[in-house]
Amino acid sequence: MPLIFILNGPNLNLLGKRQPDIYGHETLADVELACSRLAKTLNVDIRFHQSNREYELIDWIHEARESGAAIIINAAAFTHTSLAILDALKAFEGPVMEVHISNVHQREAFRHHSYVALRADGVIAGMGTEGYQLALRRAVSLIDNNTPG
Ligand code: CA2
Repeated sequence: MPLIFILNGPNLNLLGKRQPDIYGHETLADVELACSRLAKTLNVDIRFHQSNREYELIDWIHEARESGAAIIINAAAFTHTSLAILDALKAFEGPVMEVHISNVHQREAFRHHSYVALRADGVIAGMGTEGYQLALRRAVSLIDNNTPG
């Protein structure tokens, strides 16, 4: 079965515990459970990770080069700052989906630029935590159609 990496960046471990007005009430564990359930119906495996450390996200992207068919990434604040994450994603050959829970384009100007978007095959923002499931469906259809990234 194809393996899809779902990677989450800094502070997303606080999901559902702070700022529900922006990020909703679901925790990251809830998101993982919903993605695992959907993955079963789509016949894919997932690895779901979160880290507050840039290098750990980069190491998981490198791991995906060996065993991953697609990457879904919410790099959180690193989205707007990390050339290193962009470089790692550029070394990955499969589909990359960028997810943001909030509508970053409706927020501060510094959230409007994304390094991840320079490599992503698709971007989902402002769909709440449901965005992860939408991204998972899209990643699977890109894998199935073998659409170039
Ligand atoms: O909307 C998103 O998913 C973001 O990637 C979330 C990042 C933010 O820096 C991006 O601009 C947009 C922040 C993640 C922090 O998550 C928290 C969740 C609950 C409470 C506090 C932080």
